[in-house]
Amino acid sequence: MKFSTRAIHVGQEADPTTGATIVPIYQTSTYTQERVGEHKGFDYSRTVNPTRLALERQLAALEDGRYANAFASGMAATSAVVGLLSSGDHVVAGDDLYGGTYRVFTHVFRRYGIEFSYADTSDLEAVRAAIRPTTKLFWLETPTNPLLKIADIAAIAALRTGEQIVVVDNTFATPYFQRPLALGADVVVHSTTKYIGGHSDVIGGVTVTNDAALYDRIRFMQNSVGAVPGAQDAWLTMRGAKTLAVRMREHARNAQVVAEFLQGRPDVSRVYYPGLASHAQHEVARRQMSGFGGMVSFVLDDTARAMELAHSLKYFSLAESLGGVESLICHPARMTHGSIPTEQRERRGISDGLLRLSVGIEDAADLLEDLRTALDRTAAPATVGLR
Ligand code: P1T
Repeated sequence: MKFSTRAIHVGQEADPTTGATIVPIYQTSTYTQERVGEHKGFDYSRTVNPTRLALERQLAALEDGRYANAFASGMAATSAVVGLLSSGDHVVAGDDLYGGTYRVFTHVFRRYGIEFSYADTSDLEAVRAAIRPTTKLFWLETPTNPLLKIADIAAIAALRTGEQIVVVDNTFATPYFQRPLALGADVVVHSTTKYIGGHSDVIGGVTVTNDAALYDRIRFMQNSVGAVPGAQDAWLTMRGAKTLAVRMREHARNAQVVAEFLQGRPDVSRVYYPGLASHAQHEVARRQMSGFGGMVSFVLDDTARAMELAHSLKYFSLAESLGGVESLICHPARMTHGSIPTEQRERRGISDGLLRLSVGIEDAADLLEDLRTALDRTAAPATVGLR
């Protein structure tokens, strides 16, 4: 079964009790048992819920995985995976990560004695150098948030030994463009809040794996800690995921046009988009992705102008998050990555002039016009004259 067909059909069988074509929202916390321990496979909704199960089957299929666990948010999914570790274990993590991921590593898990080293995961040697005898887990985002760096998943997976786990946060690429499990990763994590849900109306997360033992351990965390999505949220996410393929094609097409437009502006000093030939890891991206996604970051040297531009656009709302059908702009240093100390953030390239676009699926001509007008309006007169 091909990707779009899986998105629409896996886990989506007609409801066995009523024939409802669309999986119902099983808004129930519990299930009536015939006798003690005798039931239809459902006993309590933190443990298992038919709507959530349908979502889990659908998302596992999209990642070419056997097992998925749905969570109440991307952070809950991340925490369930890192929660598999014990005090004294070490994690090699990317040095460009969603700010909330960095925050939970640094301010929650480090207190439990788990150690983290941050390495540039686009540099295999830097990853290798960060490994310690106690390393148990590699945490990669690729493309990274917000600098869109690319990690070579297969090359990093080849570094792992013994029981080490390679985790890829595949939120930016989505399974439509990148399948980390096929490249050697052990676990895929998503914030389904983003492209998978696709409409900026629900928070959620998921883990996917092919490893039955890892699945059991993550499922144990899911049930024990209990950060599960409610049936309504699972249902909304599942509905969104059915159209992932068509949306991603449009996101990527628009993002390429926007990135090329920004690259052609002399008043934009840097553009980050893996689909540009000028991107430092463009070749790796071409090899491991079938498209480059909808996220574009760029730098204006004048930071006051960057701030002004962020709220001067008509179609790009100034907002955190990404991956919905509507375009968004964000100022990472002050918004999504504000929890990273200033000095570290600047060292990693998240300057005050950096802006991040989540390019939506509006008409590309309208998006370009919006960007052009705002850039011209905020430019110093001498810069406008340069074009
Ligand atoms: O927001 P939540 O569903 O908990 O997902 C967290 C998360 C995990 N991984 C990545 C790569 C993410 O980008 C996020 C959330 N990111 C934003 C809210 C943002 O604006 O970047």
